[in-house]
Amino acid sequence: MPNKNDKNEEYGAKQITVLEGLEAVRKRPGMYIGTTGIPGLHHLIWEVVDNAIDEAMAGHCTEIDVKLLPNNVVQVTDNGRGIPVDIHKQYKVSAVELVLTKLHAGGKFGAGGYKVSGGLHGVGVSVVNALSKWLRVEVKRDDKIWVQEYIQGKPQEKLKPADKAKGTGTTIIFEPDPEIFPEIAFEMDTIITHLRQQAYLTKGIKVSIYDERENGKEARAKNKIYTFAENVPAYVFYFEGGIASYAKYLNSGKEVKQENVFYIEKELNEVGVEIAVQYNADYKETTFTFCNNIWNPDGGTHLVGFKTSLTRVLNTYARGKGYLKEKDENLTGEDVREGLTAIISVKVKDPQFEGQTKAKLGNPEVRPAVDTIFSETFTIFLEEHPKDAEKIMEKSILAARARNAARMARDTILRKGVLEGLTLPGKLADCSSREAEKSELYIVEGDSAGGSAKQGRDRDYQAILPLRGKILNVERARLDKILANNELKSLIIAMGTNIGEQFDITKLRYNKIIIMTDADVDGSHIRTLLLTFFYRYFPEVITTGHLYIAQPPLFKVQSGKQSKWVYHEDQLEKVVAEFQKIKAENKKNKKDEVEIIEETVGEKNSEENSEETITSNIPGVNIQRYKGLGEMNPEQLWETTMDPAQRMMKQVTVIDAEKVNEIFDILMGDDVEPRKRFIQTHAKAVKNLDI
Ligand code: 0RA
Repeated sequence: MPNKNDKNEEYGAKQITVLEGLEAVRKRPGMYIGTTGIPGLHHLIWEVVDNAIDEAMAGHCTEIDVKLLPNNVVQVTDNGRGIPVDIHKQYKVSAVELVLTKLHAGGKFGAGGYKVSGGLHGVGVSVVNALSKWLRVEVKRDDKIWVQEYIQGKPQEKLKPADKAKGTGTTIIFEPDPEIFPEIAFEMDTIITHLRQQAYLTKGIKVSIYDERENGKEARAKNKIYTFAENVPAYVFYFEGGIASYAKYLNSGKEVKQENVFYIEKELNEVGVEIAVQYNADYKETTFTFCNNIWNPDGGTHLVGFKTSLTRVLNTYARGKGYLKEKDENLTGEDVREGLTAIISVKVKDPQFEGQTKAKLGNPEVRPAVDTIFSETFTIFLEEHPKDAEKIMEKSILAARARNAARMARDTILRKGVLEGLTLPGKLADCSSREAEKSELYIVEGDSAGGSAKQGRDRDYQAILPLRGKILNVERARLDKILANNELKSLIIAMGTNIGEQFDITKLRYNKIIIMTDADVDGSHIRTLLLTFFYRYFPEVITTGHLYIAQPPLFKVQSGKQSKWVYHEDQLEKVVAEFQKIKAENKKNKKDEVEIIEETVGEKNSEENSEETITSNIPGVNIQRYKGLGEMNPEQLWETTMDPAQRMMKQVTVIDAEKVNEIFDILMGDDVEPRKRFIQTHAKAVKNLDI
C-alpha cells in the first residue's frame, strides 16, 4: 500500500491540469466508463488488458496474465515493451506517470500502429487510475524494475527503480474505489468470455486468468470448472488460428458444410482486414464484426462490404460453373447467408463509431477494403476447394428454392383472399362496440378458461378468442404455413390488420390485445409462442403499445370472512402477516367467536380442495394457490384479471429488440444445446417450477 504521508513532488502548471482531468473522471465516471455498476467495474480490467493487447498488435507482447486477488485487487501483467520510463520533456514527469495521469496519453508514444483506444472503451489506463482506491505500476525496462504507486489517481512518489530485472513488461495492480463503485464483485464468467474473445481476435496471444480471491477456492469448487490449485491459471486462452479458430468454435457441435475454414488476413489502403468463414447446416446466420477488437453488434461499413462481396462472388461462381442457368434469378443476400458463420475483424487508424450505442462502424474507407480483399481471396478459395464450394452452392440454391416456393404459396393464398373479406372466426366472442379505441381482445388459453372469460367479461368492449392447445411455433415456419394454421388464422382475422406486405396497423380492431394464460409452465410456453408470433410478424403491434399480458393472481389468502388476492410470490409473506395481525386484533376483541369461524373455514377448504390449499404456519390463515384460469369462476376472473378498475397488466415492449430476438432464437430455434444452456443458467431465477 502506498504511504499517504510521502511528500509529493512539486507539480508544474501542466501537471496540475492533468490531475484536474482525473478529478473530472471521478466526478462523472459514467462519462468515461458508461456506468459505475458491475459492467463499469469490469471495464477497468478491459481497459488495462486493451493496452497490453495494443502491445501485442504492435508485435511486442505474447503473454497477458489477469489475476483476481483478495480484497478486490486485480493484477494485469504483460510482457510488452513496458511503458517508457524516461522523463517527458514538456511535462517533466516520467512517461509512466503521464500515461497514468493524463487522459488519452497512451497514443502519444506509440510508433504508429493500431490502437484499441478510440472505441467504446479505449479511454486509457489513466481512467482506471482515477477510479482506483490505489494503484501500483511496475515496469520492467532497461534491466530494472520501476515502481510507482497512486491513491485515487494521485502519485505518492516519483517513479523509482526498485530492483534489477531481466526482460520487459508492465504490471498494473489496482483496487477499484468503493467511493465510486457501490458494489465490487468481479464475475469470472464475464471475464472469461471477454478475454476468450480478445484471445481469438489477437492471433498467437496467450491469455491466462487466475482466481486467487479468498473465496476463489470456494467459487472454483462451486463452478467445478476451475482448477483448485493456487497459482495455476483457471483458464488459458491461446488460439494459433485466431478468428479461424473462433469460427470453428462457433460451429462446434454443428454439422459443417465446409471442411476447410476460409481465412484471410490482409491490408489495403491502411485498413487491416481479417475474415473467417465456415458454413454449417443450420438456417441461421451468425456474423460477428469487430473494429480494433471492439465488437460492433450493429455492424457498419465492414459488414456492408462483406455482405455485398459475398453475394456477388457466389453469384459469379454459380453462373460460371453452371449452378445457375441464364433464366435463373440471382441468389439473394439472404440465400447466401443461410447457415453462414463469419467473423470480420478490421483494424483502422482512426475508428469512427455511429449510432446511439456506438455499436456501428462508420469509416467509409473500410467498405471497399473489405469488399476487394474478400472478393479476390474468396474467389480463389472456391476455385481451390471445389468440394466446399459445391456444398455452399447447394445450400444457397436450396435456400433460394425454398424462398421462391414460399413466395408463390403466399401469393396464391393472398390472391385467393384467405384473410380478406373473411367472416370473423366462430370461436371469437366479439364485443358489441365497433370502436377500436375502447375495445379489447383477450386471447385465452383453452376452452374452459375461454368459457369463464366469456361469462365474466364486459361484452360491451371486451372480446374473447379462446385458443385450443399449443399454437404453431412460428420461428421456423414460413408465411404459407402460418396462414394454414387455424388458431393463428383466427387471431389474424380477429385483429383485422392482415399480415406480411398487406399488414396495416390502422385496421387493428382493438386498442388492447391481451394474452391471458395460466401461471404454469404450459401457460408460459403458450405465452412465449404468442410473443414470438407477434414479435416476428406483428412487431408494430408491440412497438405501438397494443400488446399486453394479463396477470392473474397466484394465491388467495383467506382468514375468516376476509380474503385477498396475491399476484406476486414476493407479496405472499406480507399479506399473510397482515392477516395474522388482523386476526390477533380480532382475537383480542371477540376471542371465542373468531376461533369458531377459523376452524370451519380451515376444514372446509382442506376437504374441498386439498391439493390446492397450503396451510400457512398461522392457524386459521389459508393460502390457496391458483394454477389455472379455469379454477376461477367467471366473477372471480372478472374481479381479479379483467376488470380495468382492479386488474394488473404488463405492457409488452421491445426495449432491447436484439435481446428478445436472441432469447426467442434460443428458446424457439432449431438448436437444442443453447436452449438447454439458457434454461440451465436461468433455472435459478424460476421459482416454484411447476412440472
Ligand atoms: C506508451 C508507449 C509505449 C507502450 C505503452 C505506453 C504501454 C502501455 C501499457 C499499459 C499496460 N501495458 C502496457 N504496455 C505498454 C511504447 C513503448 C516503446 O515505444 O518502447
